[in-house]
Amino acid sequence: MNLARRISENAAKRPDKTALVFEGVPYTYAAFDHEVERYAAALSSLGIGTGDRVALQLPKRVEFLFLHFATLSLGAITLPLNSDYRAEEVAYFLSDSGSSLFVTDRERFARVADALTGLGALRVLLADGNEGSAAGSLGAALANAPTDFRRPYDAVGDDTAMICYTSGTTGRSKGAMITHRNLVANLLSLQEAWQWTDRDVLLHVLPLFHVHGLNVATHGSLHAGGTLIMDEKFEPRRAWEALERERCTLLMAVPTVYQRLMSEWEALERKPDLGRMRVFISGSAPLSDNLFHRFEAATGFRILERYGMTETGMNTSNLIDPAGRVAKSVGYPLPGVAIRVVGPDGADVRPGDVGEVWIRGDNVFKGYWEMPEKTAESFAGAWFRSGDLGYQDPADGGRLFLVGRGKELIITGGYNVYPKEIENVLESHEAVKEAAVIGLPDEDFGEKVVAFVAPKEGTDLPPEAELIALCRGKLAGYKCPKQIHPIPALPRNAMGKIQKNRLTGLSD
Ligand code: MCA
Ligand code: AMP
Repeated sequence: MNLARRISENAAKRPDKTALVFEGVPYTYAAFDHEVERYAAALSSLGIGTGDRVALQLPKRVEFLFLHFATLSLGAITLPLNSDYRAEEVAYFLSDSGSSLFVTDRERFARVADALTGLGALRVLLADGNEGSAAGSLGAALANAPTDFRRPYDAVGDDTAMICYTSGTTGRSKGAMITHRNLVANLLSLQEAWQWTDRDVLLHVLPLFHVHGLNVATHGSLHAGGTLIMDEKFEPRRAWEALERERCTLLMAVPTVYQRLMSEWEALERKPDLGRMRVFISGSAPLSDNLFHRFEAATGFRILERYGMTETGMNTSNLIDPAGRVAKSVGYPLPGVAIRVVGPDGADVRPGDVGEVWIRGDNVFKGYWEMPEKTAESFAGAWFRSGDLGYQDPADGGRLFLVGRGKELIITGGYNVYPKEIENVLESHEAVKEAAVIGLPDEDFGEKVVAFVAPKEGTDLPPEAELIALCRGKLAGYKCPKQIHPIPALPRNAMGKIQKNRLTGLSD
């Protein structure tokens, strides 16, 4: 079934219940649903229909949610974009996806407008007014929309609901096509595993443009009939206050958020009353042993860690019974999800040995947008090859531990960075011969992006600030190196391959 229809039908069952409180402003389920219908009418009158791609690059605002569910209810496809992406990044996503509509705001449009000139068929709407701009206005589209519009929901099951871009090993991002079936199946699994009900109140601290904040936290709460408490920006002190004040029962976050909550906890004069709290959930990046134990010692709560991916939604989870939560483990497959741990020969490893984690289930996406070869490479039959390395403990019912990644990926504060993309930008500087980007341990972000650059012969490297400015112009902030180290030449082995492991010790 269409996810937006399920959520709308849910709203009809509890019209007066609070679905969402955004920056203190409450929306009942009926009000939320009414807004989605209004937005759907506006998008439909602009010609948006089944299969069209609607790209959203907005700050964390309710409009983002109304647009997203309106898009799904028209059978169209949402393309959520990181609000910090720069012009070239945005232009690539819009052109690769063949988006019909791009909804953004004035600040972001000013940043990307020049890069969009080749995209003739693209319409742009600005969510905060379009005075003096060539783009259209979302407000005007809403004002002109018919009032008797009914949502058609003509995408279901294996039709694509969302295209979520994930960074690629070659530097070219791939659009993961996530279907209505994927979204709904994963919600049913999570509802069962986490005993998620309409009595839950979730403090939402994540961005809306990623699977964790949108497909898990937001869809999950609205699907269960619970209440979402949302502010635009995560701020640790406000988060502790809100957990107490709003009598929250759930929090979903990345380890960096837990790290910052812990630092703030130590500074709080009065510790919050967490009497209503049911479970703190972490994912998107590894949660350290130390943080798991510190958090439990301070608050009495064992964080429940789970493992997911954009392509698959949520795969495995620790148990809702706190006794079934173990530090450094991502738990067991969720209901309806199967995993295998596989060796290079494609056969299961011996129980307890490390191999690549393969995933199968209705949660697994249907492929990369217009990249049949990449899709084929990523699957072995119905099994999706995650690129993550792990082992299952045979003495503990096959409990999964992740130990690393086969793919060259940095996870910084829950955001993924593929080194190649940053290396390409650094190497576009005329004085840079080659660049190598690695992830180094960081207390706040888990890993931080660090670059090494070698000059062209007979050339001097520019100052670090110039290279950082080059990155900032072309890449979202979280991808920009925190440090750039000059080096006469990159270390290579006898075959000429760059030895990134030898760079780790050269950063001090
Ligand atoms: C912000 N900055 C970062 C990061 N975030 N640098 C490295 N890594 C980051 N994650 C930089 C900005 O560019 C800026 O740099 C400075 O930090 C402050 O920016 P600000 O926006 O104020 O950042 P913040 O509010 O401190 O953000 C930190 C954060 C945020 C709250 C931890 O990164 C965040 O919300 N992360 C969660 C990402 C997430 O939802 N991932 C889920 C992916 P400057 O000052 O130099 O300009 S989905 C997924 O992975 C799968 C499905 C799964 O399993 O969940
Ligand atoms: P993304 O491309 O943003 O969907 O990121 C997915 C990747 O995040 C996975 O392939 C893992 O490498 C990583 N990941 C997600 N959850 C966890 C976790 N709990 N522990 C370790 N890594 C994780």
